Amino acid sequence: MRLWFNPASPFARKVRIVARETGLEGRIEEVSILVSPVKPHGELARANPLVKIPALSTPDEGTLYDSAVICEYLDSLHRGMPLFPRSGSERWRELRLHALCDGILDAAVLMRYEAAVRPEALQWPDWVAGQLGKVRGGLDALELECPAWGECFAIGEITAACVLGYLDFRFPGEAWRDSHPALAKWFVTASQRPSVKATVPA
Ligand SMILES: N[C@@H](CCC(=O)N[C@@H](CS)C(=O)NCC(=O)O)C(=O)O
Repeated sequence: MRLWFNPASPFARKVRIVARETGLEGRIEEVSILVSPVKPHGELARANPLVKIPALSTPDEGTLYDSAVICEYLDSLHRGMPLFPRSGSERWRELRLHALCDGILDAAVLMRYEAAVRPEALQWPDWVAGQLGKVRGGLDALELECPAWGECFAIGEITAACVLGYLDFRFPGEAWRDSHPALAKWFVTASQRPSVKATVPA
């Protein structure tokens, strides 16, 4: 299988952590590419009409996107503990947490594009403030619920690790640890996992 990714992408990191947590990384060729919403990447465009990473070419299901679909596909290929619980309230808890963390990432990536891609004259501070409100509201929710996560490291917690790693990487001034001590403590432990260590954004 071939994974188009970039080491800076938090959505691609989620897939790379899942590949490692499921023992599938040896079956995946990781191809690092640069993407931009205003300069479509030719090879990626042929694989994913949305021209976004991550995208995964598979032997049986064509090219899959987006990160949630790829992660669930990889989870179907191994026999260990499912990262997407199959049923019951555990499943809905993980899917909701996954959606919350993906929403934080969507807002954070949009903020990044606003600063790094959009011409300065077109930037709109109120819009950035709106996205930052989603990031901070999401972090406040994670702070309240993370004490209940325990040892669990399924799709929701994996995506939470990607959120915190991305904020450290792109928004170090946000200093999220100061106002989210429980989350900071959780992230110290999560960061020790080999899958998380091997995929630190660069
Ligand atoms: N919902 C998508 C989001 C993917 C995404 O936004 N990827 C960014 C990089 S972090 C990208 O490819 N941006 C290029 C673009 O927007 O054209 C997923 O979960 O895979």
